[in-house]
Amino acid sequence: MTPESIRARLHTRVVGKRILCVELCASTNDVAWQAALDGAPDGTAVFAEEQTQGRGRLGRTWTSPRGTNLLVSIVLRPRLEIERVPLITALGALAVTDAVDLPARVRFPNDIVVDGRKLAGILVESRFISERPDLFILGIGLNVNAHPPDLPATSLAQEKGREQSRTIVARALLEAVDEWYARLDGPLKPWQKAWRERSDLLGREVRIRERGRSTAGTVDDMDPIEGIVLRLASGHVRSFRGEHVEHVVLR
Ligand code: BT5
Repeated sequence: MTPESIRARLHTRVVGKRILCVELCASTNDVAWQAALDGAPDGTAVFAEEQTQGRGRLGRTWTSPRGTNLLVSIVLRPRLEIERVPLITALGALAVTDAVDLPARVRFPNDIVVDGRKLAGILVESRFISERPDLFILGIGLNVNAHPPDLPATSLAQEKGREQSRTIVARALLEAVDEWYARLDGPLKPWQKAWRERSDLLGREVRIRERGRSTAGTVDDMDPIEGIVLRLASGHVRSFRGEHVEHVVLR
């Protein structure tokens, strides 16, 4: 993959106006942070063929066989109300579901699954200046042609039965990120609607692990800002925001 091949026929306003492709790095999020601190413009996208320290949330790792998938981090510099910060993760997740042309669903907080198998993961990192968010790195790992064989995961190639062009998927992904990015300060209705429609969890019995504690219940609602709204056995309703949730498992 090259910046030129991705940019050819790319239709975006902001995202991917500048693209970097590296062979090898520790994490594309690190490369994007460095680029951002060096002044990279809003929407700069960094792709890598291979990561030596790809990261997930909460100290977990992201693994991806070299040269087979999309590992990308996007520099975002929105003017964003602090309450809307969770929308950045939602943006990445919704964009993946738009880009892949499969019945992909969002497993809160940051997994994209097909029939329960993980296709992609989102990792957002941010910088705040005096309580205002001013810089985000949106990292996306998307299994295009391979997935780690030791995990219950899937890839686009596996779902579609043949190898996929990473360049075409990369372009679709940048275009989808660009579209949701443009809606960031608009009405919440379209976010809420898409979030509910594409949720893998709505109405299901789950167990949520948060800060070492486990809570069971039925998922009453999914909200891109409030998180997961759980009805407990006691009848009480409690919501859990994404940032503290270790994982959600089906019961
Ligand atoms: C995530 O974390 O799912 C966020 C992953 C974000 C990765 C991208 S790649 C580009 C950018 N640069 C980075 O360094 N990171 C981002 P989490 O929800 O914590 O899930 C991590 C877990 O997913 C691991 O513990 C594994 O169980 C599983 N996993 C690892 N690699 C996978 C893969 N390729 N496909 C499916 N599952 C995987």
